[in-house]
Amino acid sequence: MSASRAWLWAFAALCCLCSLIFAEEELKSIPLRTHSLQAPYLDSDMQSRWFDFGGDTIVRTDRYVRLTPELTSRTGWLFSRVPLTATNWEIEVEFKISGTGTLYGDGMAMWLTKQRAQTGPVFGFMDKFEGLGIFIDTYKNNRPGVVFPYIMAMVGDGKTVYDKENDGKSNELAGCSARGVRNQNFPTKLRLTYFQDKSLTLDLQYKSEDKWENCFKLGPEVKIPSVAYLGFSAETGELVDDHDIISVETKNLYAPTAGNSPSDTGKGRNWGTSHKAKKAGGTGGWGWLFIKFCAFGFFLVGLYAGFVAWRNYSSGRSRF
Ligand SMILES: [Ca+2]
Repeated sequence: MSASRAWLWAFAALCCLCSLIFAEEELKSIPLRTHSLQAPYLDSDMQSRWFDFGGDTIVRTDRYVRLTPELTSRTGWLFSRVPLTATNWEIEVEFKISGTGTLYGDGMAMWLTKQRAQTGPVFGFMDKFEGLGIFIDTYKNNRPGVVFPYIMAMVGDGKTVYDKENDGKSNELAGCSARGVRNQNFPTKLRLTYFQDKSLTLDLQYKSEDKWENCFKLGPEVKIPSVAYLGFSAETGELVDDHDIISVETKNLYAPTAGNSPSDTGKGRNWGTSHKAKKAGGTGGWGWLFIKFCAFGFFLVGLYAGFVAWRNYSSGRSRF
């Protein structure tokens, strides 16, 4: 073997190792059955194993979970039975807001809160909640200059009151206008992605089919309670609309090498132990990257030592 060929082999090995290292950084996802819902929504006992319904919510097993019908003064909710405890997750929701009126309201909300399954004045759910609310507000009470329907995020601390008169203006963390989200003739969707202590992103699909558009991306300042129930609610007053949930698909996101194997997360009941185990593991993020780079360094040194040994051996042999 010539020296140039040896270097070629070394280079090939290097490429393999690099691709391995960077492939490991990719995120994997696991569906979370406990926080997903699709037709027919109910089992043979006319119950849902993982979700509760209440208020005026009705289920049509072949089509939707209807949080409110197109009738005045209705409120309905749908809430997970167990909390979502995954550290990083993605929730994709197909929903439908529709009606016959030229004036319509009031809208619907998605929740990740410590509280669950209550009726109240904030899009059908309780006020002074703790956790995240995403509001799809279809009726403008008082927000001059803002195009409605308007979608916004609020994090409640258990004390703050939702500013209903002004469509949550004083509570807003981020938001976007979503004209056309109502009465659309293809499935409308939202996708909420959360990386604990990193980001919260809301993407929407309502302008054209299969095209996602970003509504907002917030940084690490957004803290969602580590034990939060996933819920949906809606409300009508004098103005009305059908507010339907068609499907919910929740995924646990994890980096395979970061120590959060699927068994670590996702199961509501053992969240305490899994949380501790992950902290104790300490293999996530920069630390793990550092270890990998060290290993890579050792690999290079080994490769060089091997090459030197091989060169000495072959030059020694060529003397005889
Ligand atoms: Ca409103």
